[in-house]
Amino acid sequence: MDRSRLKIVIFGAYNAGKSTFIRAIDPESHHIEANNCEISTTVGLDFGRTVIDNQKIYLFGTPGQDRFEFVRDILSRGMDGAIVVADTTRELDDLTRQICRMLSSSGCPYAVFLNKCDHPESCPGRYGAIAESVYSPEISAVTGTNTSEALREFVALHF
Ligand SMILES: Nc1nc2c(ncn2[C@@H]2O[C@H](COP(=O)(O)OP(=O)(O)OP(=O)(O)O)[C@@H](O)[C@H]2O)c(=O)[nH]1
Ligand SMILES: [Mg+2]
Repeated sequence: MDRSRLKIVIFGAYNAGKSTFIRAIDPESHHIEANNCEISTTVGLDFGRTVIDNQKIYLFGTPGQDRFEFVRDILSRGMDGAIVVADTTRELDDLTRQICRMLSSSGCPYAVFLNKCDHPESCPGRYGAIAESVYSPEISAVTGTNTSEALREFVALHF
């Protein structure tokens, strides 16, 4: 594997904060979104980049809606690692559980980033079942708290 360039794919349920996380890491990131009533949702992909200790990191954000499974499949090809963004204001959902199962059986290095920890209804313990066995930092993508540090630690642990 060429460790000077890493492709990291960001997974997670609809509205978990994947696009916000990529924007926190790279303010110049690109996003393909559609307006769904008042809120915007990713229909294609997010793309952001950063550099950590001379390693170029390419972040590809996937859409969270079930109907975009084919986009998740395409974006997953050739990934070096994956980050599952979990919305700690919500209960653990089937998509997040299924993605963790898929990543675990594929042997791909992955982490579960426990997002929205700034929110009064945040309860990271909801994700114990999928977060226990992997690196699972608490972050807030919207305030930026612990986002860069968590990504750096994930890269240091696996690459
Ligand atoms: N309080 C709080 N809100 C957040 C955080 N991260 C994201 N949000 C909010 O959650 C909503 C969804 O964020 P997105 O980043 O669009 O979520 P997504 O996972 O990319 O959504 P899809 O691409 O549609 O699946 C937005 O209103 C964000 O402002 C966070 O850390 N804390
Ligand atoms: Mg998105």
